[in-house]
This record gives sequence, C-alpha cells and structure tokens, in this order.
Amino acid sequence: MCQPGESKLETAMHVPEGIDTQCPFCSVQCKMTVHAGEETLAGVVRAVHRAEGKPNAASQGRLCVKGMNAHQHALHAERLLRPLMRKAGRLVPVTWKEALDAVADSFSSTLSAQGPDAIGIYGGGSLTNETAYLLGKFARVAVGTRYIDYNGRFCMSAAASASSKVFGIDRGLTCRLADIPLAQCIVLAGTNIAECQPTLMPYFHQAKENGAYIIVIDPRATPTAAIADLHVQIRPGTDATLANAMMKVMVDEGLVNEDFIRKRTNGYEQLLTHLNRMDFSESAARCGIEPEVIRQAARAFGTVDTGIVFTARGVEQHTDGHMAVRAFMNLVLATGKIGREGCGYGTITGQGNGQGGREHGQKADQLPGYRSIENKADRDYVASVWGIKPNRLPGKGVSAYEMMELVHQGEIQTLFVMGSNPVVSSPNARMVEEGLKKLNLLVVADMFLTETAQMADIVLPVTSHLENTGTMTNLEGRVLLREAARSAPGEARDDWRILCQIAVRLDKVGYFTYKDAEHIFEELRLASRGGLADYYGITYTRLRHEGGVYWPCPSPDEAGTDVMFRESFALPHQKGVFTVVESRSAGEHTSEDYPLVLTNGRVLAHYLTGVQTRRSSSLTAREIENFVEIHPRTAQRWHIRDGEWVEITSPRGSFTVRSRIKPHIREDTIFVPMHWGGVQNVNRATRPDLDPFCRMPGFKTAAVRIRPLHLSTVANSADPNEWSWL
Ligand SMILES: Nc1nc2c(c(=O)[nH]1)N[C@H]1C(S)=C(S)[C@@H](COP(=O)(O)OP(=O)(O)OC[C@H]3O[C@@H](n4cnc5c(=O)[nH]c(N)nc54)[C@H](O)[C@@H]3O)O[C@H]1N2
Ligand SMILES: Nc1nc2c(c(=O)[nH]1)N[C@H]1C(S)=C(S)[C@@H](COP(=O)(O)OP(=O)(O)OC[C@H]3O[C@@H](n4cnc5c(=O)[nH]c(N)nc54)[C@H](O)[C@@H]3O)O[C@H]1N2
Ligand code: SF4
Ligand SMILES: [Mo]
Repeated sequence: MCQPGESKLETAMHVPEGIDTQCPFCSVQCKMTVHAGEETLAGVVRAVHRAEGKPNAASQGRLCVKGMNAHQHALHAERLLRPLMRKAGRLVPVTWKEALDAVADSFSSTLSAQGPDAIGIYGGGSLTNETAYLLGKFARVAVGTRYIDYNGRFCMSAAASASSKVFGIDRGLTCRLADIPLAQCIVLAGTNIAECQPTLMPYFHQAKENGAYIIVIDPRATPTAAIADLHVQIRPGTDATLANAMMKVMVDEGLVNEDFIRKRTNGYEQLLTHLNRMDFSESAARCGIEPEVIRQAARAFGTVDTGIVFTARGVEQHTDGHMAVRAFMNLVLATGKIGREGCGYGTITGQGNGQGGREHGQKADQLPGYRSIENKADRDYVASVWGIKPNRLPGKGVSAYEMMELVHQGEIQTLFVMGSNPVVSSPNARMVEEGLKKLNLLVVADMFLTETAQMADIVLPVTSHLENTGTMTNLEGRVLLREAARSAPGEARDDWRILCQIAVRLDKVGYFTYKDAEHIFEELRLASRGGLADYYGITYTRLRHEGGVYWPCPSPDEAGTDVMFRESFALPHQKGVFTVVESRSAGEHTSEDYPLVLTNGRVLAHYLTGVQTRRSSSLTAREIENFVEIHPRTAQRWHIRDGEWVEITSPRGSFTVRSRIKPHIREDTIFVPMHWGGVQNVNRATRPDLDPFCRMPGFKTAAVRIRPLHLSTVANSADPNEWSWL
C-alpha cells in the first residue's frame, strides 16, 4: 500500500543484480538467484526480475512456479513501509518510537492490572529459527505469559506428536529425500506433492523408473495421483480405518517382518488382538473403498524389501489425526521399513520453517531443542541458558485455536501476532473474527495489511525473505542459512529486532541484547544442546561451507544425522511403539440438512491465506478467485451448473465460491481451497473440534449443504449480504 504522504517513487522496489536467496514458501526451501533486468513495453521501461534455481541438496536446482515468482510479493507496492497505529478508528503511519512505546505501555499496564496470562503470543512457521526461538523467549521471559502457540498447530501437530510417541523424536522425514528413488513401494497418504512441494516430484519419477509401486490415498484424483499405480479414493476422515485394514491384511497374509518386530518394537501383541476383532469388510465400507483395493495396497507395501510411507494434512488435519498417523506408522514398524536406506516414515512438512518453527519454543508446551516446559530438568537447563530462575518460567499454555477461544471469552485481552493470518486460517473463522474485535490490544507484525492486520491497533512492518538473515529447517530436518540479499524497504525491520526493542521497553534489556541473527543462533545452539532437536554442532560458518546440516547434530565435528533410527529408537526402551487405533470415522456426521462432506486444501499457484501469492501478478493470474470442486452427478443433484456461484453452508457458517465440475472427486465429497478470505473463506464453515492428543482442528471434514446462487435465488433472498458479491 502506498501510505499517505509517500510518493510512488519511494515505494518502487528493485533488487541488485544476481542476489542469492531461498524461496519463502514451502518446506523444500529451494535455493535461487534472482536477476534484475529491464523490459521495454510500448516505449515504457520497467524493471523485471527473473529467478533461477540454484543447485542444493533438496530441490537440486529446481524451482516451482511459486518460487519463480516469490520476489514479486516482496517487491510489491503494497509492502508495509512504516508502522501503523489506529487513531480515531483509522490505521495511520507513525514513527517506530511511537508504535513500540505504545505496545510496551499497553503490555505494561495489562501486566500490572491483569497479569501476564492476559497477553497471548501467536507465531508462525514462516519465521526463521532465530525469530521463532526469540518469540518463545520473549513470551516466557519478557512477558512471562504461558499463552504462546503458533500456526504450526494447524499444520503438523498430529504427525509431530505421533512421531514423538512412536519413535521418540519428531523430525519430518526419518530418511533423506535421496531414499525415495531407492524405495520399492511408496505410500502417499493425504499428500498432494505435485502441487504442494512440486520440486520433489522428480524423486518420485525416479522411483517409478526404478520400478517402485506408488499408492496415493486421496478423495480426489490429484496431479499427484496421476503418478500412482493405485489410487485409493478414500472417504475423508477414514484414514485410520484404512491403515488398520491394510495392517490386518499384512498380518493375515504373513507379510510382516517378525525379526524386526521382536528386536525393535513393543506392543505388537496388543495390536494383533485388536486386529483380530476387526471386521475387514465393514472397514472397507466405512472408507468407501473396495476391499480388493485395500488388499492390493497392503500386498504392494508388505511384499517388497524397501518402502516409505508419507503422510500430510489429508491424514493429519482431523480430530483423530494423531491416531491416524500412528496407524500408518504401524505399517512401517510391522514391515521393518525404517532405519535403513530406501525406507522410512515422513510427514511432508508444510511451511518454509514448519519443521524448525516447532522445535525451539513457539509451542505452548515446549522449550528450545524440543524440550518440555513441564519437565524439571528441561526447565532448569533452559532457565540456566537464559540466566533466570527456573520458577520464573511459566507453565504450559493452550493450543492456537484454544487461544482464540480464550480471546473470545475475554481471558486473553492482548494478542501479539507475528507471521500468521488467523482471521482466515483458523477454523470457525467467524468466531475468531468476533473474538479479535473484543481485544484491548491487537498487534500484528507482517509485511502486508492482512485481514488480521486490518483489525489491529498497531501494525509493525517486517522484512521479507529477501531482506532478513536466518536459518530455516526444511522437511528433511536439514538446517539451511538464508542471508539477507538486499536492504529493508522503507522502515521495515527484522522480526527479532522488533522483539528486542519491545523487551527493552519492558525492562528486560539484559536478556535481549543481540547484535545480529547469528548471535541469536549461537544462543539457540546452546539452548538446544542435549535436547532432542540438538543444533549445537551447527554454525553459520558450517552452513555457508556445507550448504546445509541435518539435525540432530550434537557436535561441530559430527556430520548430522541423515537416516534416523538405524540402531534404536529415541525412547527410553529404544523400541518403536505399535499403537492400537480404533477404526472409526473422524468426519462430521452428514445429515439431511448437511448431506455432503467438505474437505479443503491447496492449489499450485497460491500459498496459505494468499497474502503473499495474491500480491504476485504471475501467480494470482493463474487462480483469481476461490472455487469448489464437485462431481458431475453431485452437481446435477443439487442443480449446479459449471462456473456458477454457489453457497456452501455448515452449522458454523456459509461462504460463496464458483463451481468447478470435475469427475475426479468422490461423489459424496466437495473440495475448496483455503487461499481466500472474506466471503470466499472456507474456514467460515470448518469446525472447531480438536484432536484430544495434539489439539489439531478437524479442518478436513465438515458436513455441509450446497446451493446455486442463481439470480432468482438471490433476488428472493431476505439476506442483503448475499447481494454483495454480485
Ligand atoms: N501450492 C501450495 N503449496 C503448499 C502450500 C500452499 O498453500 N500452496 N502450503 C504449504 C503448507 S503450510 C502445507 S501444510 C503443505 C500441505 O500439503 P498437503 O497436505 O499435501 O496439502 P492439502 O491440499 O492441504 O492436502 C493434501 C490432500 O489431502 C486430501 N485430503 C482431504 N481430505 C482427506 C482425507 O480425509 N484423507 C486423505 N487421505 N486425504 C485427504 C486433499 O484432497 C488433498 O489433495 O503444503 C505446503 N505447500
Ligand atoms: N481450511 C483449512 N484451513 C487451514 C489449512 C487447511 O488445510 N484447510 N491449513 C492450515 C495450515 S497447514 C497452516 S500452515 C495455516 C497457515 O495459515 P497462516 O498462519 O494464516 O499462514 P499465512 O497465510 O502464510 O500467513 C502468514 C503471514 O505471515 C506473513 N509473513 C511471512 N513471512 C514472515 C516473516 O518472516 N515475518 C512476519 N512477521 N510475517 C511473515 C505473511 O505475509 C502472512 O501474512 O493455515 C491452516 N488453515
Ligand atoms: S514453493 Fe516449495 S517447491 Fe516451490 S520453489 Fe518454493 S520451496 Fe521450492
Ligand atoms: Mo501448513
């Protein structure tokens, strides 16, 4: 946005020639060089930039369309260049001093009137490790609140908690990307890699060339399913049942690895008892899949020597996400496909630093290095690194959505959001919006005036991926250094500096004195030392020299761990743990009023709530508005024509999108992307129910009804809001 008093010239943004950077979007973290140039169109000279992939271990030099255009949003004229403060109802530019003083004054008065737990801190998986670490320290030391959580709760909490329980440690992939071509069978469950991590596809193509059998489990025939040998078109919310049914076939047909089970695992007997009681045909019916298809999948995975199971949000974003992931982990343990080349389990992590962001203290129950805030030894250690008494560390808080509930209930009165747009990305978005309106103070640190920032009292402009330095940990657990490649536009500041400057005003200067991001990383190394996610052996010098280092890396002399669990698992008994998982559906029950299952996810060209990608002309041109994918027979049944506007309603609320009739989705299911806010926001209809183990919301199923918004329907409607989109 061109802010009042600024000329267009001041906001024009360029990059110096040939800058090296890293894509800010997904968890692959592709490296690239952005070249600056000029183009003359109709006699007008304008700046053009071109991104070129740089060789690196994960994407091997490839870029997808989002990466190729990632500089566009960073150079966009709507970048926030000055702090904004609400005065007489409007957000107006102010100096940093005024903005930060106001934040600190308000924090101080809330601290003395209501105490620290009236302040909530809400982080994100796009933040660097350094910022995520500092945000955790800021919450606990500068503010003293128990309430900190982050958007990764919506993203990977199910798989993260499952990995911790089953293997004892949570790293996205337990193997390397290089193991994919070595696998003879690959299960891709609820993961649409072709659109969400496109530069990884060649690993799977290579596996296929080597003869691998690929199973894709998805209610839709996605571009990823296009490479499948077997597409299991599952009814949403029934993955746990499916994995159990596959497990039963493997047991019944003797496809398990008895030796591995005996030596390396616990709990197999209980699992057998459970499977004996299970009705296979009933399970297949629940999943909406032919029994023979399940047998085929089980045999394909059970009869080969090497194989990998991958899950992502399709399996994980359910109220049984934690258990569904554990049911898939059973398959890996039972066949001994972990801890060696071409084998493993992996959750395809989502955001650029989805992995690192969950390791160093942004989570309600967590301290750096994946330490627990409830464990005495962990508290003592981190308190000693931070130079405080352990009893000054607050206890465990609540999950991201529960924080929004506390906001709504008035218990949290101040919210500080750094790197997230929860008004769009939270389930039951209407409740979140209502809650935020009640706050005494909402502070948002972002590059853009997001839907959440528009509601804020104070907006703090931050640097983009082109302008700040820090480390990001990709889906493989490989730590990568991304260095600032150009100076900050306008008055935008690095996130970590903003945190330090507020901490100083809260009289905590002694704990927040850093000269640069590396200085914070040096402290993070120490704070993580000896923890599960041990970064002690990693330094900026090494990262510059080696390109990236896997964690855990306990010493500067060690290479870092590529394939995990070769000898033992990270639990006290060193064994992997089988899980007895109930076979039931996690979906919301459909009814006469709400007869369809709504699931949701992503498209290739947009990223999350679209704040960044909708500001990229090349990306937004590919998808300009939201839509619903609906099967031709379902469309016919509900009188919907292709390309017309429809209203989708759940017990929580309604949203409006354009129809896209496609035969590649199940007839009982509709699919809507998550990248748009306002009336097109799918989260107006998603449900707030949480997984009891990890507090992941059940995003991926909601019972809904759909109706076309023909002109006549609208004309007859009593609700004037329905006219607004016309
Ligand atoms: N283009 C693009 N790429 C992205 C992102 C983005 O926004 N856009 N976001 C990044 C982030 S943060 C994340 S978390 C990842 C997400 O990556 P994914 O998890 O791969 O993405 P989704 O589209 O949410 O869900 C994957 C698939 O799950 C299917 N699905 C829905 N319900 C079910 C179910 O009940 N069971 C099964 N088995 N499948 C189901 C959907 O049809 C969808 O194809 O992508 C990252 N990469
Ligand atoms: N229905 C439905 N809802 C979902 C999902 C789904 O599949 N279905 N997926 C969930 C998942 S997996 C995720 S990860 C969440 C994500 O949801 P959000 O957390 O809302 O993610 P973004 O839209 O990426 O918002 C991140 C914001 O951070 C800003 N930003 C980027 N980099 C930086 C930085 O370095 N510093 C600061 N301060 N800001 C920065 C961006 O401009 C953007 O405004 O959505 C969840 N919501
Ligand atoms: S979006 Fe992901 S796959 Fe695409 S360039 Fe960026 S990091 Fe690479
Ligand atoms: Mo995510």
